[in-house]
Amino acid sequence: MESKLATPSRPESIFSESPLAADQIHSAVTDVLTTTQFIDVHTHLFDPALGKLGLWGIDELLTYHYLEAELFRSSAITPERYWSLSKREQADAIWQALFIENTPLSEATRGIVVVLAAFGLPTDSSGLAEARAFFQAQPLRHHIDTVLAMAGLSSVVMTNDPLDPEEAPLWINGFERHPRFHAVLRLDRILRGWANNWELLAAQGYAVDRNATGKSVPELRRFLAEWCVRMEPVYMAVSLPYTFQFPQEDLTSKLLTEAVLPTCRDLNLPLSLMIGVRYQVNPRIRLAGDAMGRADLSSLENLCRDFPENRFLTSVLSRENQHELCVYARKFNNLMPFGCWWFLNNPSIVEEITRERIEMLGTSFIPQHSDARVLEQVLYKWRITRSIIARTLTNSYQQVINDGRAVTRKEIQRDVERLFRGNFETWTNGTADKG
Ligand code: RAT
Ligand code: ZN
Repeated sequence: MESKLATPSRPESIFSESPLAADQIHSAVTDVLTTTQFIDVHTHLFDPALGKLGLWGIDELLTYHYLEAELFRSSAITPERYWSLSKREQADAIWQALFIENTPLSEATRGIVVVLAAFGLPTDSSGLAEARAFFQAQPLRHHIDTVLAMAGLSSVVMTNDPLDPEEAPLWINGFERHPRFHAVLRLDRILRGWANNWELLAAQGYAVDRNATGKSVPELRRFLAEWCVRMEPVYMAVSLPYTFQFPQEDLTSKLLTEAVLPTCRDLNLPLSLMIGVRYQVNPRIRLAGDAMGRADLSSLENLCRDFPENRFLTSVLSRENQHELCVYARKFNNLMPFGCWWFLNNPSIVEEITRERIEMLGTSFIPQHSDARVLEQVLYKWRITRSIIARTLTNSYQQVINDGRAVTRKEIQRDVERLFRGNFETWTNGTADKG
């Protein structure tokens, strides 16, 4: 719609260049999004020095749990039969069911097509031989650089579990860190499963007990502090169920209040809360068997209000919780909404959530993370995100022009940098991408 107002006024601030016309906005936004390097603030990727923890290549891409969930809807194979197959056979079964016998229309299947096409590999072949040969031929470190460059990422943030029996010894032995992989100290086993996991802390030499009594709290603080020295995390993180309540008479509240939050304050680290999972509604399909539920975000209100010296990066899984999350972010500047997580990472929902966040928070949030588990997933997840954000931002800038305010390319650049880098860098004290 044409503006009925006089020529938009231009603020005298940082920009001296000509304002963009409304019809130039889309290409300027697209160009800025394409040329700006993002930080991927939450993934399940691993520093190559962590060896086989890091997943990559066509068989891992096809056996992603998002696709496994879809396999059981389009194939008669039982989960038990599927789990008895080798990784390669599982990948073949998914390719057959979702890419040959059906058209890859869903978000997760489209992702495979985008990745194959990005490397010039066949997207409609009857088998995977060519794709397998291509990935097997890639030297990993070189491949990582290529993939991150193609995805427009300066760095990725990992998820690191200090109680994982495979991962922990690698950190304890030490390794040379890759400058583009930042660590995160993940607390799920501590905050959600203390009764099953306290012995793992004890085995690492900390004097803790099953009920977190006695020296347990100071010992947990010592554990967290020592692991922070070892990992240099950019934040600590936990995923929480939709039933999460805080404060409550339980171990999660106690350990959060007495150990995790004080350590975050001492070390000036944010805590990431990912709230809304209904764990294992269908254990037969394993990792694909988690669902979601609407959470009571008054717990978040209590945390943000009662711990003003803590910073909370927060993502909520239920679509119904998104508006409340924005309202809380308007009340508490120690709350940073981030990402459209898991079941929300679909174009229609990302567009809706991002628009809502811009309307309520301007550029004071982090629009997206990839949650990639397999390296090459960053290619499709960020490609799709960039195209949706381009539409959403274009729309917002065109409205601003229509309202009577000029917009310049430098300003778009500033906003995109804040959304996809600056907000995270500020919250992590500039420790991300310090190299
Ligand atoms: O999106 C996912 O892959 C989930 O399975 C979870 O890993 C979730 O992202 C999490 O970090 O807990
Ligand atoms: Zn995740």
